[in-house]
Amino acid sequence: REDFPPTAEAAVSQYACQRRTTTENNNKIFTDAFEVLAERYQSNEMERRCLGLRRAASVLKSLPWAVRSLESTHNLPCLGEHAKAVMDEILEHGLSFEVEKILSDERYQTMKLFTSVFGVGPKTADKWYRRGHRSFSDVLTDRSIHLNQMQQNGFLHYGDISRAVSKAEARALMSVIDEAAHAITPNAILTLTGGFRRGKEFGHDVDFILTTPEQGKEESLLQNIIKRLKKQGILLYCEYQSSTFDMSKLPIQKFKAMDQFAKCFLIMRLESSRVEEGLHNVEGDSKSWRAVRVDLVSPPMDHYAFALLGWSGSTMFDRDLRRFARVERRMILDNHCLYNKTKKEFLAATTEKDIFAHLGLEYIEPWQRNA
Ligand code: TTP
Ligand code: MN
Ligand code: MN
Ligand code: MN
Repeated sequence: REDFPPTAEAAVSQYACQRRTTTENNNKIFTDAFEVLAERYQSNEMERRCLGLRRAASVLKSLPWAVRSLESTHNLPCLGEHAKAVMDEILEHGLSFEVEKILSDERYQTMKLFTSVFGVGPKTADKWYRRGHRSFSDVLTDRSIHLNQMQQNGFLHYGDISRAVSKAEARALMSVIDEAAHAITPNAILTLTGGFRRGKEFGHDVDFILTTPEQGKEESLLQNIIKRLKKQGILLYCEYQSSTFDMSKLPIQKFKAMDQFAKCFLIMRLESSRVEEGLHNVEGDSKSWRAVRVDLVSPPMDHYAFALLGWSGSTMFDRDLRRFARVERRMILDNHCLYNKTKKEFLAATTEKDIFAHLGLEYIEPWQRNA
């Protein structure tokens, strides 16, 4: 029964925002392989191929069944020749030789290592690689390399922040930040977002949206929280970006990865005593605290729903929401707003459900957005 897709199954949409994708992935052997290929294409700036494989992975993640034969995939969208060839190899041999070759490739391994440092992107990693560096000590002993603050802290806290954050740790951080927020104003609204809102058990960081019904006070609230956490001695690093948000400049025609709301990228000190189940430590390690990466974004209340939808992800789910809006509805969606190009008007929303309704989409719960 499991070998075949259900016969009366509805067609799978090419848009991730029209699929329900939980954290349960029945096709991990294929999607892990696609991710390796996508990473390699990304670091070689082959964006179309990279996106093609990420789309293929996203479709397979949404299936409530495990693919056991290529024939069973003939009705699925987004599976290109390359994806099918890799699946064929895996079905026959249990692994893909192309993927194995990449995994043992020195450039791939080094890029992966370097980009795992907070503050180091593909460009910097590539620069270090081309200088002949292959390890952290190669980089750290090269006196001609100047590390910025973020990278210095990335190396300083590498052990802790490269280790996954558990749900219990995310909850503990939420209560720490919530206490700080409410000490400043009882009106503060703090929402857990990112992967944890999608029901993931572990994350690489913890993401929050912070706002207040007092219009125009959201940015100073964020600044005051940062001050307070600093005073408490639990802020190990803070990269603050002030708001460049300007309603009169909306809608932004060309999509940028970052939104314009006030935000900060933090490294926080989390005490073991604050975590119910204890810290997610490596075996045998019994430190009394760990460093955790935290993102905090602070939109004005009337843009909260858009920011929440954007920051809840997944990246592929968001990407396809925007693509669906543009291609199927002639609308522009981003983290700030939704704009109808035909009617030349903004569509207001106080909840995510409002946004799905404006787009004529069935509502998809956060835990079904793991596309
Ligand atoms: P991430 O924290 O990178 O990803 P994640 O929470 O889905 O997964 P992980 O467990 O690895 O942390 O980003 C969360 C979402 O925030 C993602 O959908 C992209 C979005 N985002 C913005 O919309 N604007 C921004 O400026 C940034 C930095 C992220
Ligand atoms: Mn996250
Ligand atoms: Mn991430
Ligand atoms: Mn994040």
